[in-house]
Amino acid sequence: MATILVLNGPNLNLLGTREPGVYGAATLADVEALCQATAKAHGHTATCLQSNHEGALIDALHEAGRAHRAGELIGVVFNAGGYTHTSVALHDAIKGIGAPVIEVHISNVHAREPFRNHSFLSPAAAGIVVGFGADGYRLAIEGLVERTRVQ
Ligand code: CA2
Repeated sequence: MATILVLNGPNLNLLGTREPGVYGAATLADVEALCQATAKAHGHTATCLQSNHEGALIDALHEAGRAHRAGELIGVVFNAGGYTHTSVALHDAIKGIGAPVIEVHISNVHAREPFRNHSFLSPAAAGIVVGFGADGYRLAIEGLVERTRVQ
């Protein structure tokens, strides 16, 4: 058994409260329950964390890197919210930790405003899941597990 870190960035604590047409009706608690059930179905556990602060997200990625090196963690499922489109620091953190990071977006960021079309994280990510709603988190965990199995 190993851990999967499910990391959510700024404003994702507001899921299910507004903009259901864009982000769906699921709350962050619903998303985290889905991740825990998916990880458990594969014999793993999901550790879920949300922060509105860039530095806290970087600290969590660094800790994930340590756990990955110790063989305790298979990877990270990461929705960086708005920092996706702004953060060189998160790009550098993902590159630096050595653990696979799957970038997730609930909405199809490529079909939205031009400022959401670019991700600083994608070049550093091991995989990307975009536009499948909250179910994207399940798909990302499945992908991470499969990727670990075939390696
Ligand atoms: O589609 C995604 O998952 C996003 O990462 C969500 C971010 C957005 O900035 C990205 O461009 C795409 C927004 C986080 C959630 O924001 C909410 C705001 C109000 C109500 C509900 C959610």
